[in-house]
Amino acid sequence: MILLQWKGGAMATLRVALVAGLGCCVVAPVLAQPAPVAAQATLLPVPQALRGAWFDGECTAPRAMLQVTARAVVRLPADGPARLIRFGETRRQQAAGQGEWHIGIGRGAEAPRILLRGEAAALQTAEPDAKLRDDRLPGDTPIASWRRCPSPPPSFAALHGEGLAFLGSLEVLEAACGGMAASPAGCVAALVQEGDVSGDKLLSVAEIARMVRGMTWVLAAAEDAAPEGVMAAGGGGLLAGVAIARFAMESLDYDGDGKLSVAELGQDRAVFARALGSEAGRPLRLEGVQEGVTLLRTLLDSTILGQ
Ligand SMILES: [Ca+2]
Repeated sequence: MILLQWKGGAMATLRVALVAGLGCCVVAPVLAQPAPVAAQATLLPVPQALRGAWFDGECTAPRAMLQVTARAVVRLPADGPARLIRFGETRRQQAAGQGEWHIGIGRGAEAPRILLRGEAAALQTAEPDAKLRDDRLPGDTPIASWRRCPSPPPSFAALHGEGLAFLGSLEVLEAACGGMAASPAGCVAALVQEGDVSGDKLLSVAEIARMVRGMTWVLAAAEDAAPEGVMAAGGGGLLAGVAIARFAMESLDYDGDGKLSVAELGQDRAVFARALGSEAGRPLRLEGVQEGVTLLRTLLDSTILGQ
C-alpha cells in the first residue's frame, strides 16, 4: 500500500493501495450507478466566456491564477495553498447597481461561496465571508479583478497543468459515469477519451499515471493544501501515479500490447461487477456525484476497506 499524506483534517490521510488507485481511475467510475440528478439538474454552468485561465497581476509574474470550469473554480496563488471550490449549488443574483453575479457554492460544512461576473477579457470575483447573508451579497466583500494572459507562466504550468487538465476531465467523467445518461460503456469510453493523450484511443502507463497525478492534485487542492507540497511528499503523486498505472496495466492489459483499450476496461467492469455481486443491496455512496472529490475518496475507501 502506498500512503499519501498531507496536512489538514481527518480526511487528510488518503489511503491509496495499488488496487484502489486502479479503482479510482480505471474501474470504479464504471461502477457508479446513475445517481439522483435532481440537484445536478439545477446547476447553472458558469457562462462559457468566463471559463478558462485568469491571472491576477502582470502576465510575466502573476500573483495568482484562477481556473474557471463549468462547475468549479480553483485559485492558485504564486505562494501559498491552492483553493478548489467545486459547485454543489449555483444561482444568479442581481446586485443593486452591480449587474448580475454568477454564484457558485461549494459543498461541505463550510459551503464556500464565490461570485463571478465579467466578459471574455475581464473577470471579477468576490469570496464573501461565511457570515454574510445571501441577500446581502456581495456587500462590502473585496472584489478581485482578473485578466487573460497569452500563455500561463511556466511556473504555473509546470505545477498545475496536469491537475487543471484533470479537473476538466473530472467533470466530463462525472457526466458520463454519474449523470442522467450514464452507462458503463459511455463511462469507459469517456475515460479513454479523457486520458488518451497520444490519440490512439488506448491508454498507456504514462497516460494513466498522468490521470492519477491529476487526481492527486485535485484532492490536494480540495484540502487547501499546496499541490506542489503533495507532489513532493514521500510517496506522493509522481511515484504513486506511475506505480498505480503499472499495476493497472499488468492487471488489465489482457492482450499484452502495453495499452489499455475500451474493451479491456469493459472486461474489467464485468469482473468487478461479479466481485461485488453479493453486495448488490449496498451501492457505493455516490449521492454527491457532482462532487468528484468526495466521489473519488468514496471510491478509494470503498475499494480498499470494503466500506
Ligand atoms: Ca491492451
